[in-house]
Parts: sequence; structure tokens; C-alpha cells
Amino acid sequence: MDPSSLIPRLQDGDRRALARAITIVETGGPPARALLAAAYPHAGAAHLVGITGPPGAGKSTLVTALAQEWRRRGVRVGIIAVDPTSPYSGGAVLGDRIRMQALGGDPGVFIRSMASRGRLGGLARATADAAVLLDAARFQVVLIETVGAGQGEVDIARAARTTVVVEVPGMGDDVQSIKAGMLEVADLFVVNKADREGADKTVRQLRAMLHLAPHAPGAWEPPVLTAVATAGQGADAIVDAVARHAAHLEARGVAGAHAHAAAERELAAAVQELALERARGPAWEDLVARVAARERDPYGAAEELLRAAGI
Ligand SMILES: Nc1nc2c(ncn2[C@@H]2O[C@H](COP(=O)(O)OP(=O)(O)O)[C@@H](O)[C@H]2O)c(=O)[nH]1
Ligand SMILES: [Mg+2]
Repeated sequence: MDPSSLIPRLQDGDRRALARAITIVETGGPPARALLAAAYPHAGAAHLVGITGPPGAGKSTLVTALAQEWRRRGVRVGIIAVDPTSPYSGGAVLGDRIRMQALGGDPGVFIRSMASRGRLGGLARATADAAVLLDAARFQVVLIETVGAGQGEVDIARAARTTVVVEVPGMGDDVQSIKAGMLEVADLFVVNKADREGADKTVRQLRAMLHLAPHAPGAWEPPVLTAVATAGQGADAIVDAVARHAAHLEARGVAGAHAHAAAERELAAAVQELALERARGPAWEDLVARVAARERDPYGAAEELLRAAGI
């Protein structure tokens, strides 16, 4: 089967075609590229929203509440969970599963947990490609949930147009618990579990931290909002803030610059992926062994491989 034939089907709302297409991009390789090539001209309209933060902060619960709020506004929502402990994939406590299921059966919502399946470039690549597929399938908002931990997550967050960082009360004096990198990528902070003690203090600490950060005139000032995701509280204000951020990007012409930067990263990643794939010919294992034995240096070996591959 030609994988690109899945694209018109998923554009018509065929959920099985969409699920299959995402599995193909998880695996990577030529079928994934054929799919992407077919999907790309139909994508670009969706607003990608990254939701990141520490494990247990309530990201999945918040994603559910946000999706419900967008649905109330008639917006189609795709959800990608890049969290191995995601309740979407089972293993969640009963109450959480029931909340997630509230979205089930709605054709305006599509939920998917991602795995990289050993793809070159890993989960970040697979996730970016899955977002393109959801975009082509006419989901207007694509929510990407990641655990805010490593560089991979920061990369995923960068691909999003709006990044929401979720925190919980009780950071205490340990404001450093927010990774510096996360502070940079955050467009919006949500202090979730505001039903717990100390939410106000956490909000104040975050605002103080943001106040200290260097700030260009006219730049977006990340708001700090609160939520009780389990009760859906705060979801409307967060959805409003995401809309304001999108409007800000448009008004300042930042959207174009963002798209340009994202395209550059996409292209660089594609060059890397294709070059690596082509370089992994019959000589690969032998050269790996020689580099390990220090008979060769990695750059010299790379030159040889790329030349042999005609790159
Ligand atoms: N008290 C309280 N618990 C919450 C809230 N939001 C989520 N939780 C709970 O926190 C736990 C972790 O939530 P989950 O959404 O899986 O967190 P994630 O790991 O960040 O995705 C679950 O048991 C949720 O029911 C909230 O606003 N208040
Ligand atoms: Mg989660």
C-alpha cells in the first residue's frame, strides 16, 4: 500500500487511517517520509500547544479539561501524549480514566500516546510528524503533553507555538525546581492543584522570577494562572490566554519568524536523518569498530561515508 493514500482518508475524518498514519511516522523510514510529503501541503493551520511540567503535576488532567473547553467553543482538538505513564494508555487510577473517557466518542477529539519505535531522531521527530498529521486531519488545536525533563522535551516544546508550563504548589523556597530552560520556553504558567495549600505563594514566586528575567519592550509577558484541573477550574482562562498569545504572535509578526525558525529546525533534522540513514551502508559497522579502536577518527570516517553515499 502507498502510505500517502492515507492522507485523503484522514482528511475526511477517517480515524483509523489517522491512527495508522501515526504508527507509520513512529516507525520512521521511507514510508513515514512519503506520508509527510503528502500531508505537509495540507498542514499549517493548527495551533500547536505544548503542555509540559514535572510528572504528577496534573498535565494529563489539565489537557483533558482544556480539550473540553475548546470543544465547548467548537474547536477540534488533537492530543499527543509523550508521557510513558500517560493515563490515556491505561494504568491510570479510575477517576482519571473516567475523566479522559469524557472525551471518548467525540469525533472532534483525537487522543494518541506516542512511542518512538526506535526511529532515528527519536520521539521528538515522531511527535513533530504526528502533529503534522493531526494538523492535516483538520484538528485546529494540537495539544502535546510532555514530561518537562530532558532536552528532548525542550525540543518538543520549541516546536509548539504556545508552551504551557504546569507547576504545583509547594515548590517551597526551591524555585530552582523549574528548569532554567523551561522558564525560557514558557509562554504561560499554570499553577495546578490550586485546591492545595500554597498555590498563592507559588504564583507569587513565579511572578517574581519572571519579573527578574530580562524583558524586551513589547515582548509577551507570560501570565501565571491557577487551575484545579480535576474540577475543570481555570480551563476557560487558560484557553483565553492561549488565544491571546496566538493573537500576540500574529500582531507582532512573530508567527512568521517562528514558522521560519521551526522550518529551519525541521530541515536540519531531515538532513541529519537522511544523511545518517544513507551513511549506514555496508561499511558502517566496520567503521564503528575502527573508530572504537581509535584506528580512525569520527570526522574522517564520516567524510568517507558521506562521500561513498554521494552526499
Ligand atoms: N488535588 C488535585 N489533584 C489533581 C489536580 N489535577 C490533577 N490531579 C491529580 O494528580 C494526579 C496526577 O495527574 P496527571 O494528570 O496524571 O499528572 P501528569 O503526570 O502531570 O500528567 C492524578 O491523580 C490527578 O487526579 C488538581 O487540580 N487538584
Ligand atoms: Mg500525564
